[in-house]
Amino acid sequence: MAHPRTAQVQRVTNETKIDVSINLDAYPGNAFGAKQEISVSTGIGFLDHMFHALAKHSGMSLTLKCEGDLWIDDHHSAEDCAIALGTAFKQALGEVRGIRRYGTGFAPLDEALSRAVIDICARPYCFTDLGLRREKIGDLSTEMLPHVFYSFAIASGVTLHVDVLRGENDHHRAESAFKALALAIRQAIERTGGDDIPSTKGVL
Ligand SMILES: [Mn+2]
Repeated sequence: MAHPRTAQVQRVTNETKIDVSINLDAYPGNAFGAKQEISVSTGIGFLDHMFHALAKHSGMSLTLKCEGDLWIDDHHSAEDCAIALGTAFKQALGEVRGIRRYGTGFAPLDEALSRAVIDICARPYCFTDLGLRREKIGDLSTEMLPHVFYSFAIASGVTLHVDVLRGENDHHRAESAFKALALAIRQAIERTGGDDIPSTKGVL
């Protein structure tokens, strides 16, 4: 029987207090019979919507609650939620062994189309090209969206490339990017059934 891939992380600073719990094996038909449960409350509605989509389509259960200094702006809450999520993801995954490691996702949302490529390795890197034009989507500054991907990649230690290939509507562009990442993650963390370290170096 494979080991469960779960983690609980608490991250507290003078700017935010965040609790995350994650289960990477909550996709339909998982070996543990886990039911997918998602509850996201960052204090920023549009970011809740993005993390909810990310969890849903990657097959995770996710509970994320943040109390942040939103009276300043959305920066600390958005950044720290992504860091806490990345930390929990890395911890739940444990040693990179017996998974596919690479994942690619394409997700459309009406006229928008995004591509995400992930390498679960020990080389944190993030490239994004989202081409967002609005200043804000709901209460989230659009400049925070590349920063959320970056913060997740650095905290989880993955290499990530996210490109919005086209799209007129910024809500659609952003949401398709998160869904593409979800599909990439889902593929990359899929269990191979073996115990192999997916690297020619023999170490990740
Ligand atoms: Mn939407």
